[in-house]
Amino acid sequence: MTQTPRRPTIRLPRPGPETVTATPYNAETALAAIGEPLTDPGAFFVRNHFDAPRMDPRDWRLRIDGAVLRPFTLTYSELRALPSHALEVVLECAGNGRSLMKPTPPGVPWGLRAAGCTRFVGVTLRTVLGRAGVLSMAREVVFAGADGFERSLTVRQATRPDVLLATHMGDGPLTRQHGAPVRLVVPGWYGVASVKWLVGVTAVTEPFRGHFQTSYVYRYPGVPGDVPTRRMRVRALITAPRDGAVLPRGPVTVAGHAWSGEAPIERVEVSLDGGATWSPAQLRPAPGWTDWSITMVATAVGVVRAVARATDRRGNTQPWTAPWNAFGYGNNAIGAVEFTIGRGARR
Ligand SMILES: Nc1nc2c(c(=O)[nH]1)N[C@H]1C(S)=C(S)[C@@H](COP(=O)(O)O)O[C@H]1N2
Ligand SMILES: [Mo]
Repeated sequence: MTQTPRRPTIRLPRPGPETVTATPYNAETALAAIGEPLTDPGAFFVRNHFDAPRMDPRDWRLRIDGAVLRPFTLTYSELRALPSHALEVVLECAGNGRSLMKPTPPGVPWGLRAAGCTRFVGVTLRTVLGRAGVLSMAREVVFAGADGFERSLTVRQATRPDVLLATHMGDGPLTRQHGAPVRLVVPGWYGVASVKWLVGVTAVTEPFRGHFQTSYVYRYPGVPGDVPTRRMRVRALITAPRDGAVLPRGPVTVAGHAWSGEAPIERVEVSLDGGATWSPAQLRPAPGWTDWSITMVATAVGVVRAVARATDRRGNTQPWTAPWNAFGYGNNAIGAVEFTIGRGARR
């Protein structure tokens, strides 16, 4: 596994994340933080299905059991003593963009900021599973959060070299809302796979049928095969200009982030004329999301609609309209911002 170069997280004076629902607490990444290359953990979106547990690292225990040779329990200091790795990772909720689907499906009414990019530090899950000795009859590994939330991965997915038991996020220890003291981090997958407040890791011999991954929740219902939401769909997020901004005539910089759970970002294109002509943005590839920007000239005075479309190296690209589904998952439709070029506007 590659260690990623250290980039600083910009701490912002103001924002906590912006509350979408109070109980359980769900919040989008703060507008003031979304344009930064790495998202301040204090402003990072939060997705909770239940109340966030409070767990003291001194009392925390991780149980590794089930179809393993040597079941055992790990304390926080024992986990911290194992070799650790740092990875920049994008987390995005599968429901990101739900409120933009028409008709709007039920669920947390996310706009487009149920996403963030941060540096996680932790021990690879595979190190810990290796100690336990997963038996060949095991098919999946089930992860239990202290809040009752449970998800599984196949043994193959769980032993990927980049799946972490993370203890740190940004420049400090994980915070309560992000799963302290220890959470799972599954890079490239929608956030639902990254179980917070992790307390149990159980190897099982049958496919796991837990609530958060069977029948309909976190699946694309009606899609042949009733596929679960797994890898993040390709998306470009526009962070500048702000929606509703008033700008002077002349050059306008359109910028944002792009990511895909399927492959690295190949290109981001921006159009100011509804998709008739596209211009390629400059990319700054990074292990987490790719920052992009392009300076364009808006000639006419009035409302301008900028749209941005990302394409990954597998050729996945964003549609004008993402396939509607009953719970509003995976809405990676081409994003837009509207700003006004005004005669009186000052630079
Ligand atoms: N234990 C537990 N883990 C969880 C959840 C939860 O409700 N409980 N929500 C999941 C979902 S749907 C998402 S999108 C991510 C969000 O991670 P964050 O709150 O750190 O941004 O956590 C995942 N892990
Ligand atoms: Mo989510």
